[in-house]
Amino acid sequence: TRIERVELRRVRLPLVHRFQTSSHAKRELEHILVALTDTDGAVGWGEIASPSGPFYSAETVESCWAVARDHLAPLVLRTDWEHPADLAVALGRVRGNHFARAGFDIAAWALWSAVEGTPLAHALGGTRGSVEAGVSLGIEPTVDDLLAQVRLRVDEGYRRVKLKIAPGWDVEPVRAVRTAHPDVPLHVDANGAYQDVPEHRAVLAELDSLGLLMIEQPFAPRDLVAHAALQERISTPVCLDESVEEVADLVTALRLGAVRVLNVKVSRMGGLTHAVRAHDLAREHGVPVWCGGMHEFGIGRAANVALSALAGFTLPSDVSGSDKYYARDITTRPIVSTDGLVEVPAAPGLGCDADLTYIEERTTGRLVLRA
Ligand code: OSB
Ligand code: MG
Repeated sequence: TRIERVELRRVRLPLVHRFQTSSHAKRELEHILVALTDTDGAVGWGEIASPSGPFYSAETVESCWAVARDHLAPLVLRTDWEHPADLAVALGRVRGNHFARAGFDIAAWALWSAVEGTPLAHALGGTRGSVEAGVSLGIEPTVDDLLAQVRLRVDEGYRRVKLKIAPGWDVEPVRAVRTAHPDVPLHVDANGAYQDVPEHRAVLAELDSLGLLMIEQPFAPRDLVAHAALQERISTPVCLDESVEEVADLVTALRLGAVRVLNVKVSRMGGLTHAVRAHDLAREHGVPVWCGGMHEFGIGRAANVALSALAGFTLPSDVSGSDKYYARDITTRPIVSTDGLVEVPAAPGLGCDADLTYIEERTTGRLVLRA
């Protein structure tokens, strides 16, 4: 395959509900869509779902835009490839910048699977016809606001509820949700907001008694040793997110005993190619995985659904319906969750089309590069 045209678009969508994590709050998101056109005129879409600020990882929308424009697009325009994994090798010449790389890798998989006439999920090795959806709930102003959100999502049928926590918003809200919903599969995500100090160890020990599915990323990304030490003290599985950007990070975490569950994020791993490899390695080690989200628009969300069709994704993924985040999505077929299940498309490629009219309406910046 030879790509002769790369289009980058910054697209802004308002969130239907404000989302707050341990590090920041957001009401609106700007992602970058990547459209690759091959020499036969076939088009594949990808999404760069980086947050605007460098609080989840070091990347920002600005850094992604610059790296995509100055490095990734030129690389793609001069590389011949037969399979998306070959293009991923070429993209790997750029260090880090995983969100930016993921946008191009997703677009290559979308294009390739569409041309092959295969649903993306099958192309990746997925076998499920539908995937289990969970929701991720941000930090709310009050415990009552949080309980209302949980009630709404449980009633909608979501199979698992994840709560964002931070020092000062942990044991009390989590215990309140656990008391109101004794049987709901529940987990917490700290986005690295805790430290391996006595005060925080006490909080984590209390959370350990609340029957959680897992505690996600309690400590800073590089502190794998602290995660391993925590896992020795508690019985709730420790899940890693930010710590695993490379398959090699997973190798280290497995060796240390720092990861009993893995959140596989397409963006964080630098694309579907590496996400599949992380899944494969985790599966070999008996570590269950689920697909995390970055509030993706419809393109990135479709990639997440396709990935979640792989056999190792045995826990519900953050593949909520588009409607949880956006009043209108940028694809012609939004992702829908019914009774906590999202159908895996059987159509070739991503299984949905970009809604060009709405994308145009929401575009804040556009750039076309040609071979
Ligand atoms: O840690 O999973 C996270 C959103 C922004 C930054 C980090 C995270 C999240 C989410 C989003 O939890 C979940 C989703 O997309 O449904
Ligand atoms: Mg997380």
